[in-house]
Amino acid sequence: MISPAYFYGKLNDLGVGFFTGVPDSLLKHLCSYLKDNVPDDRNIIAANEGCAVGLAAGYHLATGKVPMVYMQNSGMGNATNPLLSLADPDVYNIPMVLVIGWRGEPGVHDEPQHVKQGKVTCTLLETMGIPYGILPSDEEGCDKLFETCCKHLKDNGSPFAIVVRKDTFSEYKAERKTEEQPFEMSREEAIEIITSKEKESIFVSTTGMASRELYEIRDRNGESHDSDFLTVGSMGHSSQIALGIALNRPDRRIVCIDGDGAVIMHMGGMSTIAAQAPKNLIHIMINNGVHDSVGGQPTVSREIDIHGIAQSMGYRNVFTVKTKEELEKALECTSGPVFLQVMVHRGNRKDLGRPKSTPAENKTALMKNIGSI
Ligand SMILES: Cc1ncc(C[n+]2csc(CCOP(=O)(O)OP(=O)(O)O)c2C)c(N)n1
Repeated sequence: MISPAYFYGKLNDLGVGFFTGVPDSLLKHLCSYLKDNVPDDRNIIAANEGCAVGLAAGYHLATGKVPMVYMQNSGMGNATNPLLSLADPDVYNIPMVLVIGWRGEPGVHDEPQHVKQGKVTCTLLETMGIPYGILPSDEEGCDKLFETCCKHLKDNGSPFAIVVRKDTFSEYKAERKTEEQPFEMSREEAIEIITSKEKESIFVSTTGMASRELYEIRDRNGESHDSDFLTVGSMGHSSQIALGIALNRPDRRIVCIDGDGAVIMHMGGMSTIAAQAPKNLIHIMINNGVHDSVGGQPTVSREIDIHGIAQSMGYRNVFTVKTKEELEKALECTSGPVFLQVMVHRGNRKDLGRPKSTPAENKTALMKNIGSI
């Protein structure tokens, strides 16, 4: 295995002095190492992977130095446009080291949302003309890859990608913990209250643990899964899926359970909800202040005023709640679009399972239930 400290040392040798990206569970230990060892203004968690490429490009323009951009391979889609139309040698030719966590590597068991992306990760890089190497798990192999990367950056000055397999980085125990905030509810408790109050509603839940928790809550309560759409991939898009359903099924109330990282990733979607103004949509953002599902790296949700943003975008009713009682009360509002921010503490049950049905089964069950097939 490669220790995050060793890898960081190699990046230092390359002259990399700025880090930005969106966290990934495969890169969790590297992300924790960066958080402990790089000042906050040199390691910036970006809204999405495309934003990270932009930020990295700005760093290079301002300093002439090479930045590093980290992401899960599911973020390659977000990054593709600025990689091809900004950093590419056919455009501005901007050097950067991309560090990409390889979920769904062929032959390694992973969740369904990672399978296709895993299969095409290397071919996507080849198609985009981005040279890459798979990070070996021994230091000698790592040194060789960095030699190749260094030569490429010197000779070409364009992006180079390092693809990271599962279990390549050894454990790093974070010293700087994300600040806890003593909110009464956990995400799972909040979702449980929402399901108990919204018996007749259609649910669309966001990527990560929120969907897994919703699935388990249904099992625990003997309820079926056929009014839930679990957005297992497509981080940041659940509110738009919910909007699409809400606009076309005005007879049903649609509940979107979103995360703060996901809302921030594609915040522009809120403007479409506000402009379309479906009365039957309630957009709930469970705010734990972190990317809990991939290791608890902070989002900026506690530093910005998302309540104010939703209001000024034009959501008809906006609430921020901190207690179970306040949450139950806010759910009584039927005049949408509603934006409901639920403040919770971070963390999840350690024995949290995963959906037992496939995404295709989930989709068919929902569509049958609402009568669209
Ligand atoms: C485009 C994309 N980038 C990154 C990821 C990896 N990822 C999965 S869940 C998650 C964190 C989601 O954070 P948030 O929405 O705040 O929900 P929480 O996990 O805190 O409940 C991330 C970064 C992804 N699935 N897709």
